[in-house]
Amino acid sequence: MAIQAPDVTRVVDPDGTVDERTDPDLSASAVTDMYRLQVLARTFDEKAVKLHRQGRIGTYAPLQGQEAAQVGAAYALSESDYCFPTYRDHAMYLTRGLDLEDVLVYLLGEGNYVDREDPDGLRTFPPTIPIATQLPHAVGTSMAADYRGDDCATLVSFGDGATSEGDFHEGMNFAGVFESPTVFFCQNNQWAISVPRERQTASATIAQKADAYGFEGVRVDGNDVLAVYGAVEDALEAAKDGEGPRLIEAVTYRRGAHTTTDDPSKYRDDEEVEEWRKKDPVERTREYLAEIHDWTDEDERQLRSWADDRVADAVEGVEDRTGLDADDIFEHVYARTPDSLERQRRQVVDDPEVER
Ligand SMILES: Cc1ncc(C[n+]2csc(CCOP(=O)(O)OP(=O)(O)O)c2C)c(N)n1
Repeated sequence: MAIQAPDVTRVVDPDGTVDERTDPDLSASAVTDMYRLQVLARTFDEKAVKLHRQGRIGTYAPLQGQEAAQVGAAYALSESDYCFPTYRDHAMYLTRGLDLEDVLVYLLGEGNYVDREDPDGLRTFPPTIPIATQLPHAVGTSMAADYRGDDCATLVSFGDGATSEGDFHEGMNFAGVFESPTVFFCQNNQWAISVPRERQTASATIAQKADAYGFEGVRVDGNDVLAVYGAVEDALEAAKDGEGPRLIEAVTYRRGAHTTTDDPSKYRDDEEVEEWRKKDPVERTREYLAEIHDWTDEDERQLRSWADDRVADAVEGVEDRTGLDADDIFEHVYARTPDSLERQRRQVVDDPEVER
């Protein structure tokens, strides 16, 4: 069955035409900043795939194609808001102020993006690997902030595949009933590993799922950084004004593999990838900047060279890190490690076969 999806909100067309009605009319420096973050994220992403191929980092989830969705959403957050990214949201972490080195350290298997004490006050949580488990956590966080009377909202990011999990429905239901200040941000990148969007749900859109929980769902062009920014900013403002949660479906595309251990040519064809390449989010922001803010080729050259240098420096900065000790696997799960796990930890420490 072909799914008829209603139109999405958009500011810049793939051909570069700007819609003045939806343009949030941001300053040149704000749009340039969002463009800078997208270019940095893409440069980093290309490098990370190579580092994995060279055996220098662990499994990596590429973000190419989703730069605008991730940067636009995180850019709309204020410092006091909470953010729950996914394992693919490296650009969201960068936009929240995490250093490239910290992202790399996580991919080396050492550290976890954000220290649990959050010394830098990023209010940004580590990614969870079990799909959708971050949704109830995020709703709980926003309810707690609401009870305390804090002026903040929580954004939780997830993919289209997460909408089939019980945790998605539990989180959405709680948020609706308790009118929590939560923004559910779904990056519908058309695939959940090899499961296409039309096999994920029979609903015409993901946004419409919000109806069932008593709040609003909106669709936005996820390859349009300004449209994403506008939709998330609106939702955050409404949440902070006591209007409760909102679901945003950012329609986008995962251009790379699911992770560096996946081969997408087994389940999708090149034409589809090519169609989405024409809607490239990074190029689209550049067109906007050129059209509205006189972005020049020289500006572009300087930005690209800055991004290359930043990524090279970050890789060099973590080069001599050795990774975790084998028994560190027992950390960070329980406040007090149960006796059974303590015994296993001692076995690992005493085992001469375990590489340390
Ligand atoms: C509870 C759970 N079930 C299955 C998996 C295996 N798994 C890892 S990623 C993934 C697909 C997720 O797709 P989506 O939510 O659309 O996010 P995307 O990876 O496309 O960003 C699955 C099924 C998992 N990590 N957790």
